[in-house]
Amino acid sequence: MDEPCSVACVAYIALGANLGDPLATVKAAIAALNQLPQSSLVAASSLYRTAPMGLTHQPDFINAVVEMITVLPAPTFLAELFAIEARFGRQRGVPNAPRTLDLDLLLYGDLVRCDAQLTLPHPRLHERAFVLAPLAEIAPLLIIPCLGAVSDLLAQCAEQQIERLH
Ligand code: PH2
Ligand code: MG
Ligand code: MG
Repeated sequence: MDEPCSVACVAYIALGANLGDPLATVKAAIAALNQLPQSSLVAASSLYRTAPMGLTHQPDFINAVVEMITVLPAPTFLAELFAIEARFGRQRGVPNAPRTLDLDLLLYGDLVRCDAQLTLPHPRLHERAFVLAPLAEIAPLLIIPCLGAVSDLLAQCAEQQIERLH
């Protein structure tokens, strides 16, 4: 079993949903994240309506990013995210298929890791405005290990259309 952080780690989580009532789901999922053991919600971005990337013939997504602080080890924290996805009816099928709720661990402190269980930073984080815009909203000065400043990464995705909801 992995050791817990001796100090708390700051983790960023991306939320996405495009089945059922995605707006209500993302709001309820943020509330569920706020209830995780040995963890606290620090900040939540606005919600964004975004065109699907990857498989484009599917409904628009609602996306958001939250910042949390946790003493749970990364694999335990990830398991908690999967448990919330399951509670919201997530079924795993074809990659990039429509989903009731997707919770992606983007960053866990400065941890860089790549194995079958978990890749950190999230491997597609730098190419997705639907992740970078809400991330930059709550952490504008963030430097992402191996990838650089969130603001620079977002500028490179400027052609991707996303709509911030009020
Ligand atoms: N998630 C994907 C694939 N494509 N597109 C948008 N707009 N938002 C998502 O959350 C998303 C996606 C795989 O997780
Ligand atoms: Mg995802
Ligand atoms: Mg996922």
